[in-house]
Parts: sequence; structure tokens; C-alpha cells
Amino acid sequence: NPTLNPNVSLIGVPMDLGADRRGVDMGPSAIRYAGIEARLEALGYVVHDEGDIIVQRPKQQATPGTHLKYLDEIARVNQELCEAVSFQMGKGRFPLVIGGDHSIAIGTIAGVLQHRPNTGVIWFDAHGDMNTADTSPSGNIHGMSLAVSLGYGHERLTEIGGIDQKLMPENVVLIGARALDPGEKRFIQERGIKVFTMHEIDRLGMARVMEEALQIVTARTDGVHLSLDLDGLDPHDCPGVGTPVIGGINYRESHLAMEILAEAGVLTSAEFVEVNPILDRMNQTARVAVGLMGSVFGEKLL
Ligand code: EXY
Ligand code: MN
Ligand code: MN
Ligand code: MN
Repeated sequence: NPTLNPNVSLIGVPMDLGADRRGVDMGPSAIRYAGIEARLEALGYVVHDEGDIIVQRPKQQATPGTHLKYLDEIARVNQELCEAVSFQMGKGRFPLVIGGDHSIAIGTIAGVLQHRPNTGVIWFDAHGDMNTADTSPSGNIHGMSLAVSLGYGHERLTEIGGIDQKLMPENVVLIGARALDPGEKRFIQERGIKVFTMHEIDRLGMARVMEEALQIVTARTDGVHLSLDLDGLDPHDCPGVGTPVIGGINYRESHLAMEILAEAGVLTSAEFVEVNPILDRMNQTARVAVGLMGSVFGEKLL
């Protein structure tokens, strides 16, 4: 029987404009091909596949007046995604967004906040995604999405969903971090954001990390969103990601994390991002993604 909201709206966002390497635009196809709909329906969920948000491919990556790459199209897509997520939640559904590069968290979270203004977030990632226009070494917006969701960054991005409708730093935890830029470290320290780096995962074990993370994201919140970047896992288990970083969370730890999250029964929305089929082996990363979705929606062996 479903442990979460039984009505799931699947929304694909085939966008790779927020990343330097092309290819994560094929992520939604790869995840559908790996059987997400059948997997959740076997657990008793009703999956409504809402299709994909259409993403244009602009001729130029430069937007006048900024070094943020593809800012116009990324802002437009995230505005549309925000509205789609909000619309589905308005119908009482659980939004499950599949990417696409991690810049799409801007739209997903903005949409979620329209209905659950005090949402807590578990950000599962090798990276912090907390650069601003000022600190970004690359101009790639997928490295900025969490900062934007907290209210910091380019106005064209922070205005999506409303500048006063943002995440609170005390309701956000990062899990799996092992590649942070200097500006991101300052951002984290200045705002007291809780980060479980690979060091804490090794030391405490994933079970304890998840228990502590759950306490933080449920203490003062009215919902919990999971933003899972497949590069949080080790590249050995998930080779099909655009920005792999060695020394990551392994397959078993990541399943344990999803199972503990499922048992808590608190999840109200989720997104799975950065699957890059071009760099993958036999769709392995999409298959791992679908396995993790199975676990987080309550799949059990017995
Ligand atoms: N921190 C680097 C940057 O801002 O360019 C790398 C960001 C990679 C982000 C990936 C998707 O999580
Ligand atoms: Mn169906
Ligand atoms: Mn990310
Ligand atoms: Mn990442």
C-alpha cells in the first residue's frame, strides 16, 4: 500500500542548459524507459504522466548583461515548471519531477512553496549548488539553484514564485557534499546551513545521518522535498552524470537513505536530476534512479 500521497504527477524537464556538458536533456526519456511508471504503480500509486515541459535550444548561451549562461531560457522554463508543480499540488497530487540539470530545482521548489510555504529540503548532491552570480566560477546555473531557492542570486531567478516565498536556511540539509567552491563554503557558514559531508557519512553512518537530517527538515516545516542529484552517488554506481566526483555515496547507502525517508512518511514532493545517458553504461544511472524512487516511495523486499 502507498506510504505517501497515492496520486503522483510525473513532470519531465529535458533541460541541459544549466550545465556545461550536453546530454542531461535526455534524462527524462532514460528514466521513463527504465520503468518509473510501472515501478510506482506496482506499489499501488496512480501515476499521472504529465509529459515534459518544452525547452528551446537557444542559438547563443550569452545573455546580454550577465555571465550566467542561458539565463533567459532557464528562467522561462523554471517559471513554467513552477506553475506546473503548483497546479499539480493544487489538485492534491505529489509532484515527481525528473530532469534535466539541477537548475530545475528553482522551478520545482518555487512551485512547492506556493502550497507548503515552510517546506524542508533534503539536498542530496556531491555539490552545494549555492553559488550566486558573484561567486560562480563557471556561470552554470545548475551550480546556483539552492542559493536561488534560499533567495540569493540573479533577480530573474529569485523572482520565480515570489522573492518573499523562499526556503529558510534552518530547514535545509545537504547530504553527500564533497566538492564546494570557496563562495559556497562562505554561504554555508554565514547562514548556518547543515551539511552532512562524506566525512560525516563515513563517521556516523548513513542511518544516523538520515535520522539527524529528518529531525532538522521536519522540526519547523509543513512538508519535505527531496532534491536528489544522481552525482551524489559514487561515479562507480552512477557513471551517467555530467559532473562526477569520486568518493561518493554508494548504492547501498543511498538505498538505505531512501528507505529511512520512506519509513518517516513525510515526503511531499521530489525531483531526480542530472542523469546523462550519453556518459552512461546501458542506462545504469537511470535504472539506479528508478530503484531509488522505488525505495523512497516505500518498496520493500518483504
Ligand atoms: N560548483 C561548480 C559550479 O558552480 O560551476 C560545479 C557545479 C556542479 C553542479 C552540479 C549539479 O550539481
Ligand atoms: Mn498510468
Ligand atoms: Mn546538483
Ligand atoms: Mn551535483
